[in-house]
Amino acid sequence: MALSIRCATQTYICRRLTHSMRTRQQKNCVIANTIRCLSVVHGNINTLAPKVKKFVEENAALFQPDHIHICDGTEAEHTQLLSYMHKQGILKPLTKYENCWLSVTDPADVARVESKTVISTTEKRDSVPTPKEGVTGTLGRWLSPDDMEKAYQERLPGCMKEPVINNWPCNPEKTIIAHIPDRNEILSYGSGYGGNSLLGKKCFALRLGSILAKKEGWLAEHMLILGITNPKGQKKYIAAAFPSACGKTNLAMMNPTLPGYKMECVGDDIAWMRFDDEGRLRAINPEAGFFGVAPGTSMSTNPNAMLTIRKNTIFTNVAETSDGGFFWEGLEKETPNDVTITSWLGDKNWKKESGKPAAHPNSRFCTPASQCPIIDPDWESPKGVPIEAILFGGRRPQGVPLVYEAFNWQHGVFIGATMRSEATAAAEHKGKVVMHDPFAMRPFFGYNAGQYMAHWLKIGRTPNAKLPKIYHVNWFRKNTEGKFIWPGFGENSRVLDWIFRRVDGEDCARKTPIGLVPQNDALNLDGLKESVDMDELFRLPTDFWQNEVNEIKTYFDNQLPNDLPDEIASELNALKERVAKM
Ligand code: GTP
Ligand code: SPV
Ligand code: MN
Repeated sequence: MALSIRCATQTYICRRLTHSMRTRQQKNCVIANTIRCLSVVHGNINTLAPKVKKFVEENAALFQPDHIHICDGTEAEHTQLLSYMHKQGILKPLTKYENCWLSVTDPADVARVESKTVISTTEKRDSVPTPKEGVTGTLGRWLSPDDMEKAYQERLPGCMKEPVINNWPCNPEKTIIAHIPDRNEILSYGSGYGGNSLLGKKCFALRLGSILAKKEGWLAEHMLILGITNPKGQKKYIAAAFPSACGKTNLAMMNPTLPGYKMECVGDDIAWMRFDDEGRLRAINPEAGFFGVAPGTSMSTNPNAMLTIRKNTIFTNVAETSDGGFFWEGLEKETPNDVTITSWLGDKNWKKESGKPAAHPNSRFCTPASQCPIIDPDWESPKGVPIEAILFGGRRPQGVPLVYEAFNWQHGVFIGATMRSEATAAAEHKGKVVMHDPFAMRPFFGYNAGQYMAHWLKIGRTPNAKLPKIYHVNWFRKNTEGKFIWPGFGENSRVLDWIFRRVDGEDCARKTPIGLVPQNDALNLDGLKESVDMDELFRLPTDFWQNEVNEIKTYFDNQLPNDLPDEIASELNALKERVAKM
């Protein structure tokens, strides 16, 4: 196995894929050997900054890689690494497209593992809120520095000596995704799956990023960034936080059904935001590509994603067609009839009747953002784009209307703090249980979630700030037959149109106990093909909202008895009073 080092803003990241440890004796002998003969197969170790060079030398001695590759980021290197992985059997080409590859992971390594993701700080409370006595905390996991050291010792010595097993490097039993903020360090061991191993993504841009953001007065968020141009040619940008597999990529690339609208994508997963000198909240997307959910993606739901992934894309755990193409649930109508399908688990003549999915529900594509046909001209602007609305949302099968607007920033922060959503295949949770997911950040908080809420409240007090309006959206409400009431996808442009007009100051909202909703007929439904039960879509059942208030209260009492900001507690009381009068 090779040790590769790359540099991401201020942080030196080392992926440590590993299998077993050596005995101490063996280890010492191996360290001595490695120091004598470091085999650098690419790049020159002496050109590295002294600190980096030391890091490489020390860790090479510890991990025992066969050789060292110092990344230069060139196309030639990219091609070389692909062909290396092809030879190893980790990747195979999807010959129907240009430079597209399929990787099939070990079936035990298919999603993020929240249960094995930890933050290590001296003070536990810096990392996680203190739950009520007898209650297990669900807002992150903390590891003491001593236990962190033990975790290192148990995993790292000699870890790169072992061969790749099953064509896939992983060790699910010993997996750990650890963050040590004091050292700006990430240790990712035992998983090759996306969010566990693409360290610049959730580990750095969200977990360590949120810590930097708190220190420096900005926001690092699990949000898409979208440019919206209305039929008059006016343009606004929005950011939206939905939990994993709840629609960010789809909204970020949407094909609007409302005539005259144009959407442009800045990012689909992460936003870094801060106020500029004029008080506008500016957002950048810190990523170069999209790591998107494959199932459900098709020319009818997300044509822009389909056009993006036709070349230079790596697919993980999708199914393969006999003509060298990809397949997943949702592509039935777009796949030739005369091909056979090999499922992600290797069933060579997969049939729908098997009752098993062809592609893993969390199968994904990893593709360059620059290939997206609607990529925004400013998507790489270092200044960022000005955000005028922030959306929170999730999968709420019941009770939660299509859209509502917060009364003000503090109420908006409360809406973010009380987000809930059905679990999805993006992490290891089983079933469709509705989970709390504050700000869509539950798996990604780099520090105490209560302090995180306080940080959002503080951001709202920034002098001269033009605060974005805040919304909650729900594309996933179901009727009594269990069917989605709202068609979603491109039709969500109707909701964005209402938000756009609200941001422009149009008087088209009415007050309800939970927030402001569109006045009758204010949502533009012209040309909507399906008939939608709008009354059901916006109904606010009293018993549902009373229960929601109680549920939130219990959650806060259990999870944040000492860490919840007073403002959030008083917003909950205010909601309770309004709901009592429903
Ligand atoms: P992560 O990459 O995990 O952060 O997910 P994401 O938030 O980007 O979710 P994504 O857009 O990939 O959507 C996940 C799933 O939700 C896909 O199967 C989509 O087809 C489905 N989906 C997205 N938008 C809608 C919608 O408006 N309505 C319905 N019914 N499904 C949607
Ligand atoms: C998510 O789960 O929110 C993702 C995919 O964006 S991963 O990078 O695996 O975290
Ligand atoms: Mn995500």
